[in-house]
Amino acid sequence: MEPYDHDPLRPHRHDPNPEPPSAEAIFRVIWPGGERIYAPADLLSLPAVTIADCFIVSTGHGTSGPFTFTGVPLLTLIDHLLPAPILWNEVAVLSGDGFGVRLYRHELLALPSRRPALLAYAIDDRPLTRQQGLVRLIEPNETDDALRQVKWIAQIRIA
Ligand SMILES: Nc1nc2c(c(=O)[nH]1)N[C@H]1C(S)=C(S)[C@@H](COP(=O)(O)O)O[C@H]1N2
Ligand SMILES: [Mo]
Repeated sequence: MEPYDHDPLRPHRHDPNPEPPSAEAIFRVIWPGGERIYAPADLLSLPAVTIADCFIVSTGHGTSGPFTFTGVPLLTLIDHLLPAPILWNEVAVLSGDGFGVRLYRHELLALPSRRPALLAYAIDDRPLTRQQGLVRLIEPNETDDALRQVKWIAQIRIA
């Protein structure tokens, strides 16, 4: 990940950045005792869900959508990677442009089962372009500021 001059998990401006930080959509998943690099195509081997009526809601530039996103639930990826005895409490999803969000396990478990937080690789039945955020975190239930809709995931840190 490129270095940047602030903590991506601290509150940041709500101006959406339109420019990907790099061309490649690979990301690194780090958990207690292991790590693995993912390319978007690696997600295709995990169970996918498709969620309609998703909106990107921004205080600054209005709302876009509805979109239908397809991807792998974040909890599915974590369950797949972490052997059952490993306990975890939170996950930070960080982009390559210094944006990011921290989500607690209990928050993810409390989301509606048919609208989970998603590592999205397709939008409206087409592959998500890098410009559109590949691979993008989609939290389909968020209705303010789009701070959980992290484009260009570069790292997922499970703690
Ligand atoms: N990596 C990254 N993701 C981001 C942002 C950003 O600056 N960088 N901005 C957020 C904000 S504030 C908004 S409003 C939306 C904008 O999404 P859009 O570019 O798809 O409209 O992306 C969110 N995700
Ligand atoms: Mo925003």
